[in-house]
This record gives sequence, C-alpha cells and structure tokens, in this order.
Amino acid sequence: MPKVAIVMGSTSDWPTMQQAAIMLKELGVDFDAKVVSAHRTPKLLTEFSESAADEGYHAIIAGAGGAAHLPGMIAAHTHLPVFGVPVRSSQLSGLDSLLSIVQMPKGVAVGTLAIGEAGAANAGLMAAQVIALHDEAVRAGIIAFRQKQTEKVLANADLELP
Ligand code: RP5
Repeated sequence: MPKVAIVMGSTSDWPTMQQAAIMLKELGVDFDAKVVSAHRTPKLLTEFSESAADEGYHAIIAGAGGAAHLPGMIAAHTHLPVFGVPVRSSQLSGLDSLLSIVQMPKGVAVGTLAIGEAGAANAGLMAAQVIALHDEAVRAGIIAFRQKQTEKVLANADLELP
C-alpha cells in the first residue's frame, strides 16, 4: 500500500508534526515518522530521500524550524512531492522557518504550508489527497472529513450575545 513519510529535523518538532500523523491516521493513510536533520545528519538525509520512492512512499511531509533546509534538500534528492511545514521557532516564531522553506528556486518544488500545527495538519491532508488520486477508500474518507467539518460549522453558525 502507498504510504507517506513524515520527517522532521528534531524530536522537538514532534508536538507540531504529530498533527500530520493524526490527520493521516484519521484518513486511513499509512505513514512512517522519523527524525532526519539537514544539518545534523546530512548523510541520512541523502540516503532517505534517494531511496524514498523505492521504499513505497508517494509523498513526503518535512517539518523543520529555524534555518529550515530539510524540505528543500529532500526535494533536491527525489521526484516525490514534498510538503514543507515551518515549525514555530523560539527566536522568530517560525517566520525564519517559513522563509527558509518557501523561497525555493525555480525547478525544485516544495509545497509550503502554514506555520505550526495548522500547517502540519494540512500537510497531512494534502498528502492524503495525493494518495486519494488512486485510492477510493482514502478519497471517501477525505470527502466525509470535509462534510463533517462543514456540518460542525453550520451547526454553530448562529452566535448570541452573552
Ligand atoms: C531544526 O532546529 C529542527 O527542525 C528544530 O525545529 C530546531 C531546533 O532543534 P532542537 O535544538 O530542538 O533539536 O533543525
């Protein structure tokens, strides 16, 4: 079965990146989660991204904070779609992460999501949407998820003053 890789620069990124895992789990998509650091484990990064397609991954979610080179460097080594999640950093609140990920040069693509948990969850959703192109059960799961979300908003649409 096609699966998704969730990679992150540090275990400290997991509280954010687990939102991607939660989304994939809800939508019935197989995934693996691991730490791969662009700066601290550069050889592992190369090995992981060069073998990712052969390992059965159909999309890669990569989250990092600060000088967040992980998504771009993974994209440089693979033809798989890469979704980058800027993790909120302690010094610059993730603006550094966002700018590090989003400004890719023409010809090597990273789909950049929002900073933080919403970005991680949406990266999970986007990766599931890739899988859904060829998987009917995941497609049905995404449609049901969206429907449930809409109904929840509509059920609470009328606001009253306290
Ligand atoms: C980045 O540096 C990681 O992605 C993480 O967001 C940040 C801080 O890492 P730790 O010092 O917490 O391991 O490479």
